[in-house]
This record gives sequence, C-alpha cells and structure tokens, in this order.
Amino acid sequence: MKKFYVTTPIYYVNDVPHIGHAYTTVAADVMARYKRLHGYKTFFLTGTDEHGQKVEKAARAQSKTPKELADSVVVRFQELWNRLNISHDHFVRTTDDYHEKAVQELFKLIQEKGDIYLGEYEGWYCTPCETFWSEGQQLEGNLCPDCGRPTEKVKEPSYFFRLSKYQDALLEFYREHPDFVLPESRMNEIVSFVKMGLKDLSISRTTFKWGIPVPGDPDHVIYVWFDALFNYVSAAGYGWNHHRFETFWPADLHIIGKDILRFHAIYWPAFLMSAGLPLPRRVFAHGWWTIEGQKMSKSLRNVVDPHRLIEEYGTDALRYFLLREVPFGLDGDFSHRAMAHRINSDLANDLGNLLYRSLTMVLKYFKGEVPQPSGPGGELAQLAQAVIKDLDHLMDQQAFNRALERLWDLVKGTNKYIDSSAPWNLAREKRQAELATVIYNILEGCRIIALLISPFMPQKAQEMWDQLGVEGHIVEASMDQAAWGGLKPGTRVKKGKPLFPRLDEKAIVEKIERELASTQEPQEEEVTIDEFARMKLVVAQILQAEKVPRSRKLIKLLVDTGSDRRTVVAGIGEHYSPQDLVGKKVVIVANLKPAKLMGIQSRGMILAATWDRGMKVLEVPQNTPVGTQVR
Ligand code: ME8
Repeated sequence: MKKFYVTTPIYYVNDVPHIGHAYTTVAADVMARYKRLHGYKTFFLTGTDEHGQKVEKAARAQSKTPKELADSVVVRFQELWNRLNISHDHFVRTTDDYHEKAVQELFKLIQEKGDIYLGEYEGWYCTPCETFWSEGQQLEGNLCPDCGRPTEKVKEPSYFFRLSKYQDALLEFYREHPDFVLPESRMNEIVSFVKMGLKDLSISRTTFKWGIPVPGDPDHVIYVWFDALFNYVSAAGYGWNHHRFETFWPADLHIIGKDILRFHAIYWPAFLMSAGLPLPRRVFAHGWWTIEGQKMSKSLRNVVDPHRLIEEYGTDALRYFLLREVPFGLDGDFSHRAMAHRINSDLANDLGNLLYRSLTMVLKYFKGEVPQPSGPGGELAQLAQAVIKDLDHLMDQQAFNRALERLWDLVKGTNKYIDSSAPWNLAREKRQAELATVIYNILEGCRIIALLISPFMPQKAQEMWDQLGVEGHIVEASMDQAAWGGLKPGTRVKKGKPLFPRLDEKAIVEKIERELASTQEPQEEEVTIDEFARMKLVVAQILQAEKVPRSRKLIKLLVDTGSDRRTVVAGIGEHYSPQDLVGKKVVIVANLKPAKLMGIQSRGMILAATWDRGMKVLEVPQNTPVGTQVR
C-alpha cells in the first residue's frame, strides 16, 4: 500500500496558537486529506515543543512550572485544531515519555558513533530563536541575525555534534535530491550556506534545567532543537512502535515556515545520517504572513485571532483563504478586506451560487430527482478529467494556490456550461432529453467538485454532497468516485441553505479599520512640522576627541559645523574610544541651549541610536559637505 507521512513543526508552548501556526497546520492537513483521498495510508503528525529556555522563561513570568504552562497551552492548540478540522493522526508532546526516551537513545547512539564530544561553548545565544551564534555571525551590537533581538553571552561546558563532518555528505545529498527543499530558491540558499562551511553544533546546556537530561551527565540538558527535531521519528514509533515506524519512516513531507529551514534542511539530515536512519523526502518552507500590512504583533494578533476568524467567516472559508490567497512559499499579507473579497467572489459567487442554481433547476424541471442522461458528459467531463490530472501534479509540488485556481476552472467551467447550454430554453422548448443530459452533467460537475475540494473544505464538501443527495461521508470517499457518471439517476436532491452567505465587504472593512485604529499603541505626542523645523540639525565633522577625565561616559569633541568650530560633550564613552571618532561625519543639534558638563561648556548634541545594550552615533556618508542641514 502507498503511504504518506506529513508533519507540521511542533509549536513552542510559550505562546498561544495564532494565524501563522494555523497556516502551516491547515496546509499539512490538506496534504494529508488529499493523500487519503488518493488511497494512501497516511500518518499526519503535529504537536508541541515544550522544553528549552524560552519556555522556561515564559513559565517563570507567569509563576508556573514549565510543565504547568505546557499543559495549559497544549489544550489551546488542541482546541484550535479541533475547530479547524485538523485530521492529525497523532499529537506529540516533547514531554511525552516515549519521546524523551527516544531522544536519549538517539543521543547515545550518535555519541557511540563518535559524533558527539564534550567541549566548551563560548559564544552568544538568542533565546527567542533558541539559536547559538558566533561573534562573526551576529549583527553589530550583539544582535541575533535572524530576529534582530539582543543575544546573551554564554560560556559553558557543552556537548558538540560533529556537524562539520557532514558538510560534504549533505552537499552530495542535496545534489542527488534537488527537490529535498522546496521552493527551489530556498534549496539554493541552503546549498550556499553549507558551502560556506559548517561548524560543530553545541547540543547541550548547563545553565538551565528544563530539558531532557544528557544520558550519563545530568548536569547537561539536551539542546532544544536536538530534542525537538527527533519528534518526527519518536512519534512515528522509533523505539516503541516498530510497525508504525517501519510503515511510515522516512517522512514524505515536513511542512515548516521559512524561519526554521536551516534546522530542518541542515541539522536534521545530518543528525539522521549520523544515527543511520533514512532521510526525509522533502522539506517545504512556506512564507511569512504579515497582518493588515504590518509585522505580526501582540495587538494585531487579536484582529486575526483564528477563533475569531472562524466565528466571522467559518472554518472552511478560512482554510480556503489561507491556501488560495498567497502562493505557498511566498510571503503574504492577511487582511479582512482580502478575505471578505475572496469569500464573496470565489466561494459565494462561483461555488455557492453554482450549487444553488443547479439544485434550483433540478427541483424546477425534475421535481428534485437527478434525471437520466441520454448522452455523454462531453466537454464538461473532459474538463473534470483534465483538472484532476493537473491537481495531482500541483499537489505533489505543494502548489496549493495553483491547485485551487485550477479547481476553480472546473467551478467556473460548470457555471459557463449552464449559461451556454441554457437549460431554461431547453425547458421552454420542451427538449426533455437534452434538458435531462444537461442537468445531469451540471449535477455531476458539482459532485466531482465536492470531492476535489474536500481536502481543502471538508465541511462544505460534505454539505454539497448532502444537498446533492449523495450518501455517505465524503472523508471516506476515494478518487475512484471521481469517475464521470457516479451520480445515480433517481437520487433525490436536498437543497439546503446557500453554502456561503454573501458578506458585506464594506461594513467589514470599516469595522476592522475602527478596530485597528483603537488597537494602535498609545499615540505619542505629535509635533508639527514647524516645531520640528525649529531644531537645527547639521552635518558636522569630528576633528578631535578626548576622554573627559574622571568620567566613564563623557567624551569631549571638537567639531566643525561648517560655520564654526565648537566643543560638544557627548555621553558615548562606554561605546566608543576617542580615536575611533576622529574624522567621522555626524549629525548634531546645533541650536541646543549650551550646557556645562563636568565643568566643560558643550554647544550642541550628537545624534545617536541607543538601545539596552548598545549605542551607535548616526554617521552620514563622508562625501556629505559639513554644514549641510538635515531635515
Ligand atoms: O519554531 N507566518 O516553533 P514556533 C507564517 N518549536 N507562519 C508562521 C508565522 C507567520 N507570521 N508565525 C509562525 C518553532 N508561523 C519550533 C519548531 S520543529 C521540530 C520545532 C509558523 O512555535 C511557521 O510554521 O516558533 C513557523 O515555522 C512556526 O509557526 C514556528 O513555530
């Protein structure tokens, strides 16, 4: 039997689920349902990542133990997956016993192979990303190159995984499996990254406790990514369910966001190579959602809270929108305007209306009974076959939005077929046999559409089947039923409510705009342009610099402002030494009231960017003349 194993990332429990998590999980669900429809024995895995410093910190902030925090957040994920109709076969938690055991066993196995050694880690750690960085990889000011947040210096004994040893094997693997990472552009990024050289990876920590202990050395806990990645094999049965593991491993598809691609495309295959396990077939890294044109933030999250979206638009409309709106792999923006518009045009107008008018006609012309056709399905049947074939190819590339676009060719094609065959004329002219064929074809088109949309919109697909009078649960259907002619003449249709009621787009947009305005961060005091213009900002060059005696912070500068040379005292001594400043072109507030600092008269102020750990004076390009006004 054909098998298919698909996963989502396991989500951190430091935070409740949001639209980004829903996106990945819906995509994986659609893949799983599509494969089940095609007769694959399918294993669909999702779950939660519960160890690590990030979770420990979040728990502390809420005065909970990490496990208490995890227990409460896991329920939130499970509730949401229920409401989104996620059909996972297993939910893994990294605090599950079988997982912890498997990770320890794999650690030992890799250690026995000689790929783990004890050393000392000295470098920087970004807790939000749970990532180690070397000095050279960081951004200036000790900032994480991925998320831009400050990193923390760590120096501690650590176990290392010999990642460097796998550099060539990885490159060869990528060469042989060019589809291992999709989209293609992401594969290229990974190849370039690996070609730049891989360093051994620190895989244990001693400075906190919330993790799986290193076997034989409980002062160390296993690095959260080493722990987390192995969920894909532990949950598949490694070490506790041999049959399941043999059936499903290797995974066919890991769906993840682009933020965690390096872990999945470099570390993960290297760990598996070392453990002697087969490698997954594909990692698909999808893009990033912004919200109403802005980066997702806590306040914006309410606007797109998945529960709220489900209440306002319905589960299936949300599932459809997520996968239809943006090509899988690219970034996209989530807006209520776009969502309402999509629902009205694709779901209410095209699909809902198709079913509604089809059922109205069968009720009107055949008393609600599917008529016996007297001819073949013709062009519509051919279109259905062509669409089914194309879907296969597109779904194998995880091109969800193109698959839906193609599916809509059939929805629109069936609507067009109604218009061009004009059953109302056939009825008026009493061409009963032709009318029966046309109505049959239309209903058969609807039935096949229901089957094909069922992975994307399982509830609405079921409603379509029910209204068409087709018996049974669509989730149990198989692609054999997509063959033309499956609808039995004589079936009684059961016309119900419109599938997707039309939305008032204008009212929705107005409501969201009001809400966005009120959720903005508290407004800072505004200044008028005239008020700003009172400040004289000019480009000045630093001619001399010296430390102010007995002061840690102050540096005395002599600057050329174009119109004069003057002394400015600046509080930048903790971040700059005097000799680094000479020659720099900077911006000064030239008309600031003079002030005395440590007995020195300062005339002006240098502009600098400051944050909790650092400071940079604002420099202007060297070819800017001194005295130039900054506006
Ligand atoms: O990284 N747009 O967990 P996590 C699209 N525990 N997708 C988004 C998104 C956005 N704005 N925000 C989040 C972890 N996601 C690790 C994974 S796997 C072995 C360990 C989705 O809770 C996207 O799938 O930070 C991203 O990869 C994932 O949530 C990160 O979830």
